[in-house]
Amino acid sequence: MTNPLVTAKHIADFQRDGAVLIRGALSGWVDQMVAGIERNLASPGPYASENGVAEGRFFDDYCNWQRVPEFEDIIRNSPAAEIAARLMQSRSAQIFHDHVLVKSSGTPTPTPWHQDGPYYFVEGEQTVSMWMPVDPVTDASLRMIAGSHRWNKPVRPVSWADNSDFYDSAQDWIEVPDPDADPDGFTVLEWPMQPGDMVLFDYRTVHGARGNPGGGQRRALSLRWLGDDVRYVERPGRTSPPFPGHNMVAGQRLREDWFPVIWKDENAD
Ligand SMILES: O=C(O)CCC(=O)C(=O)O
Repeated sequence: MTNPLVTAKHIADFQRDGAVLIRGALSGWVDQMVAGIERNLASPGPYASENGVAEGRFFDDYCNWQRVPEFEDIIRNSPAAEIAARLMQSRSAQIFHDHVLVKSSGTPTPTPWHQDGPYYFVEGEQTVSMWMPVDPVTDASLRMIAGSHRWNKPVRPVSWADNSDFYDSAQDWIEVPDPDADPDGFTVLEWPMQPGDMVLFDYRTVHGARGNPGGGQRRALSLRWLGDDVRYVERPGRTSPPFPGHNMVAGQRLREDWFPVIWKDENAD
């Protein structure tokens, strides 16, 4: 049985491009998302950041789902985990973390082009980030470079606050691309979206977003999922998120008491 929300075309597009849009996938859960984001904004966690914006506000925060009941409900009880597993073609979906990203109206600051993977202590072929705006978005939607999940080296990770190198040690990175300066060199995928829609992308897919110059705030919840083949890897410094005291070693699956498996294919042998 497949989940009717995830079609063979979604899977093929995701494999080819590293990103796909599924319309209306969580349309019954928008009020929960809004309530969770507002609770998170009113009570930021230890990792909340304002990202050095000169005008307006670009707030982000992560790893709050265990203390934000609306997020826990979405993670455990909505179709999100099954959608993630089906799209990754994985027999299970394990939650990595939640992430809230809010740009107030009049925030010109773009989200820098980046891959999530190099900031994380995980690697694998079966990963997916699920980006879900709770406000209608056009220009301030997520933008993804098609096919970048297959690039042969990772893109240099930088600090969002000041663009400095995220890790101290040298590594053979691809420099952060600028698709707007070279429109013939890259295919950028971006879609106008309504609350309930989701964009799903591989942790290796390069993505970013424009600022939000006007017309209301742009609030988004993102859920990060891990599939069967994902393992813990060492990075040359503190990762983002850091998960201090995790005690995992290279090659392990992530510990399930911190990163529970939310959905499993009961028909898989
Ligand atoms: O919402 C944004 O501006 C960026 C989102 C993002 O980078 C992510 O979800 O990984």
